[in-house]
Amino acid sequence: MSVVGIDVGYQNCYIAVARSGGIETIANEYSDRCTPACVSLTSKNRMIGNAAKSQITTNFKNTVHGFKKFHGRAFDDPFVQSEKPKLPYSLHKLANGNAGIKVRYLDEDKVFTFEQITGMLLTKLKETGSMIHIDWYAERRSVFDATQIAGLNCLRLINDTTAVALAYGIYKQDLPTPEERPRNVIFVDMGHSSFQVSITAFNKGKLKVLATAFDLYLGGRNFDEALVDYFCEEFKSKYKLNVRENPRALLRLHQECEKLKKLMSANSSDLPLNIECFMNDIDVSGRMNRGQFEDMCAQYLMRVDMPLKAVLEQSKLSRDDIYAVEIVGGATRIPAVKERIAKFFGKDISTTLNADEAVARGCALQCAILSPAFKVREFSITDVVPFPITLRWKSPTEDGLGECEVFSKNHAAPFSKVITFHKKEPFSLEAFYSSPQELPYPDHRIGCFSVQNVAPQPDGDSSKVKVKVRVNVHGIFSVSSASLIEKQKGEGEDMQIDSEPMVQNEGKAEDQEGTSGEKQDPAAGGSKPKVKVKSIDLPIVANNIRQLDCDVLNDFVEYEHQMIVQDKLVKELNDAKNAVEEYVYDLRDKLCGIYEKYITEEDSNRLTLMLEDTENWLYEDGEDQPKQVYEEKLGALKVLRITVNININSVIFQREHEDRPRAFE
Ligand code: ATP
Ligand code: K
Ligand code: MG
Repeated sequence: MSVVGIDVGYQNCYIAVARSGGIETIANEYSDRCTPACVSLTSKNRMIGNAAKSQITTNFKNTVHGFKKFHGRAFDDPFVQSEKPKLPYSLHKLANGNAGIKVRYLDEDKVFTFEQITGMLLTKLKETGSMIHIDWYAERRSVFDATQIAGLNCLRLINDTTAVALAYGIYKQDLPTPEERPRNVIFVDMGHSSFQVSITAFNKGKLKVLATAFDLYLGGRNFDEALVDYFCEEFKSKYKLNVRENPRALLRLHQECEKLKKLMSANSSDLPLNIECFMNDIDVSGRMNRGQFEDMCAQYLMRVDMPLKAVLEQSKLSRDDIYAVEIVGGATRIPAVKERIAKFFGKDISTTLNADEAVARGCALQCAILSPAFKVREFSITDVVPFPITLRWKSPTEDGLGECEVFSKNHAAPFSKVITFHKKEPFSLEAFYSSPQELPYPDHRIGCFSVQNVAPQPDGDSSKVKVKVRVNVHGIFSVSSASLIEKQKGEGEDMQIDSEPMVQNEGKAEDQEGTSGEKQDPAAGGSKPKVKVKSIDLPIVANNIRQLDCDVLNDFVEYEHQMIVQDKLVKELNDAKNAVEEYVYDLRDKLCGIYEKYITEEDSNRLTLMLEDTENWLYEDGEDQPKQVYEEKLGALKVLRITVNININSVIFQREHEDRPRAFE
């Protein structure tokens, strides 16, 4: 079983695998270590990754890319609405109000959720391994659903910068001891779509994230768009072309602008942009240099400082407390971005980590640590809750309405807490993010959890109900269990959060999602007077606003399987067709080559004619046939070759071509 870390980026995905020798980033079937986050649906099958990327400008309506940020978003979400007009593919409002996509697939109009699209991508990525640990900052519940659709055993969803911190820390031999002052390192990741910063404190054997901040809408694509805007204007005045009206041209311009942006990182002189046959058969050209580009992007460059400032403030550290600033992510290669970060911290920035692969490597390391199959140096990771979470409760008739912030900003995670209520009837807990203004989503609700079967004590008094809430290893909040405790005298308060968190549930124990065996309540004192405390488990009905229904999820899993089968059938069909084509080329080569001496001219002509017929057939009637037809065709060719008197098995031939591979089977 392999243990794999996956970095699913907005644009690029990387996979790293833990081997006994260490962590290795692996290449896909195109010998490329980067797999594009791209899925293309066709009338026959799905193409995913590199194969899909090559469809971006041709099959543009059905090729989905740049979708990571749509996870868990409502169709009416302002972000979705602002992106919609720029997309070459169509968005669709799903029954639950979320955004999905509408494409042509297998010659039918078909709507997919983004969990399904990411599920497809993961199906592709997982071809390399079975245990996966994914990094992602987007809506976690939705992403977690995607891992389920792809049938992954997701060990942990982790923040980009936390994965990077692990990749940085685990190999460091000179970290301060636990008693010494920690080493504080800033990690900065600017990818294609978002910008994330964290401050992490390292001691030997552990890391603790102190603070995180982000601009989830700042990344390389903003810089591309600035260039696209500029050239659209220029081509309008210079060539009278309305590029925005032509999706294919616009997509090509995007690709060329991204190339130009990368060139400008290495070169400060004037650079050309040329696209042949761009629109209406017109060749277009333009120029740009780094200085101009930086002026154009001033608004984005200015935004770099804000998250940097925010992490410093949150962590209450000063610039002098910072040991190093490490940058990763493709867009940190833009010189102006780098300069801005260096200037802010008044320090040279370090690039000791692989800018593209660090996240995936960190993920693989985390997996290896979590997996019993690997011996890895112990390294404990304490992440943070990025958005504070509040719980509000009410019951149908009792007054006891109240609320409480259960997880503050930057609270350590994973973490569990036990909250005690005194209730006579079932009640519900509504969870939501406390500061909507910080949230990248307009909907700040998390879900509603109804605690059932609550009844008064025999004497009519309220029952004591203990509710466990937690943020699990994936950073996902839930009300995980509830139990009714037999009444104990002398307690009158309405609600209390046990000050003692379930420390034993931090870290590893937490990865056993939903274990019912761990209901042992620490507040009840473990071995203390057990006789008096009888605890009865209470069912919880969860309505997780941000998570797919079980039935829906099962349907998606089933459909993903069907699509995998379909893709396999198409692949087998293509292989059968290719086999005919290859046989034709191979035999033709041999007829003018090694067989020439052993075949009569007449027979050779007969065969050549047959090969020509077959080739023509492949491009005409034979273009689109069932697999069986190709197999029969190949069989017929082989029979024909045998009936023609090529004396291949003759002694002479064998002697002369002894060490050649067998020509025919
Ligand atoms: P995200 O982290 O936002 O989900 P991602 O992980 O897919 O996105 P990366 O692979 O880290 O993103 O970075 C891709 C971005 O980096 C693209 O915008 C790309 O154009 C940009 N980039 C890559 N190399 C360079 C370069 N040499 N100069 C400027 N930009 C670059
Ligand atoms: K990436
Ligand atoms: Mg990234």
